[in-house]
Amino acid sequence: MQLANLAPIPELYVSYDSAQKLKLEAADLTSWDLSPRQICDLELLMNGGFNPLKGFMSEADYDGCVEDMRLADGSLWPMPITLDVDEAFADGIELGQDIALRDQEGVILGTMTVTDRWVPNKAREAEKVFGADDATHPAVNYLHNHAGKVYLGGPVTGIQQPVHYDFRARRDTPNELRAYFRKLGWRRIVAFQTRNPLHRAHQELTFRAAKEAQANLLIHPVVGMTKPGDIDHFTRVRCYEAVLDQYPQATTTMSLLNLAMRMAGPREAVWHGLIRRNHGCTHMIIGRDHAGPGKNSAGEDFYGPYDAQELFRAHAEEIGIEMVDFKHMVWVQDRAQYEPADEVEKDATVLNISGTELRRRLAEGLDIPEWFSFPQVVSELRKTRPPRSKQGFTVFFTGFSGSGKSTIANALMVKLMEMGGRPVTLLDGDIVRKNLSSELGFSKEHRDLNIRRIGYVASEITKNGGIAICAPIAPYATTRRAVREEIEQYGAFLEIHVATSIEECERRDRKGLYKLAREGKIKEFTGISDPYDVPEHAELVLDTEGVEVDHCAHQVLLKLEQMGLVAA
Ligand code: PPS
Repeated sequence: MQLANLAPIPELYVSYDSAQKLKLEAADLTSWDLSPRQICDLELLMNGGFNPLKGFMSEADYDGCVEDMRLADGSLWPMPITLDVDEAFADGIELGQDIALRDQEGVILGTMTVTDRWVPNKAREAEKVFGADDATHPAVNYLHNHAGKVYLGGPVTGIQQPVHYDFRARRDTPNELRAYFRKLGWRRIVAFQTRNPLHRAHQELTFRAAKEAQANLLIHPVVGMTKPGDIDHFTRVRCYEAVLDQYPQATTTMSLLNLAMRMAGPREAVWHGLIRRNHGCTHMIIGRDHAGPGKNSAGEDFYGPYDAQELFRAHAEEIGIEMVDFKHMVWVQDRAQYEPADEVEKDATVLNISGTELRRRLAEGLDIPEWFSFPQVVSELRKTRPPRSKQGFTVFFTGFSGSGKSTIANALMVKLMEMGGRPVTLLDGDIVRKNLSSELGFSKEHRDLNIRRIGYVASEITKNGGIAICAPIAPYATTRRAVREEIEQYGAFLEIHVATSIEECERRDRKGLYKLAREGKIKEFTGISDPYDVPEHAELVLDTEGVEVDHCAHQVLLKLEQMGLVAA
């Protein structure tokens, strides 16, 4: 029978006195401002959650990890933990140099002695670690579009933990959890990893798993970074607290894990196992499609449904964690109880609500029955996922100067205000250039900055339940895509191409700018002397030639109705 060895594991922190001294000395070091993901990684490096790693990976460790999930010394480690930086920063670093690692407010968390610097082959990393070089995979997208070009590696010295102001009492380092288990005499502990709210089926299956393994249960949700579009962790933790009351007292506890997930399916499962071992667990529940990223660009699953279980099982001994199968539980109506799907008699009436169906019911404000979830959980979810007709969203018009964007945007704003219910903000090209971007010109760099500022403001409005209407030219597809990604975390994004031709815009020449552009008096003029990427995936294309403004605005309203964003 496997019992936990709950002796403390090594951390990378120095003593309090040394940390105070180091902090002062580090003021003179070159500083790297960590990204949110790097902060999560650093926290788990420093507190032993990523034991045996002693810092961000060296090139040899990285190569072994990417190729066959092994560090240079042969130990199992399936996930690259690398410090990606931009070229300019990397160029200024000498090997052997110490750098300060700071959070986004500039607080120093640790130092790193840079022993390695290399330019990784990202396509290879994507293929080997995530299974495909396909940017629909969130970690591959991160790798190519957010991570820096150069990796730095070297041992880390921990000065202090990142500060968390939320749910402090629920956050534990591996050693804190180990001490807690020791104190309670828990020697067999099943971990349940999750990034979703728990419903009744989860409560049943986790409790059943713990009983079968004759173990206690650790609900160990990820609150660092999960899959884009997931329910935020504040809501989830309130939901988990409600579910925790449903377990028999003293059998179960919950702790929050500040992990940045990669959604790497099988490799991620092995990684999660190692992390749980470090946190003192002996067992872990691994389900169908564990840490799955969704569909790839061809509409297929990245991994087979049981790949994660197979890879985990093959390495269970080395991980030091026994795998517990995740039983798919269904509600058997005739007996009014949950039972494992594979044990239910053929003719029994079985009820189930899929994740997609749950989202639909929340989006449309429909009933969610008590057999499916606990009332407190549903009420929390309804607060953060109000029906679509009450959520914030962004309408983003794009098109040439003089195409009619502002006029249609204004008409749409007035129509939405007439309907009422949500605040409406118009971020028209001219208004923004006057108030937010007055120092910017029309170079590519400045246009990108302008659009990103608009995107940021629109994302805040959307997040807080308002309607943002944007109407810049926004000529570059990559920038529009980045804005879409930012906003879609919080609500719907409708790209509307006001597709008036350049000839018609020039013929209208309402501001006389086309004439000046033709004469070369205005440089880099979109459509004349600067490019415009025609949108390929716009939610709506408006043809304005010979069509009333009112009609164009009405088409947008119809689209919004069709998407459930305004009541019909
Ligand atoms: S961008 O590319 O999205 O940042 O442009 P935007 O902020 O929408 O600003 C476009 C308005 O600025 C005027 N203008 C120019 N447009 C394009 N190219 C050049 N070089 C330029 N110089 C000035 C023009 O009047 C645009 O107004 P709209 O409202 O689009 O007609």
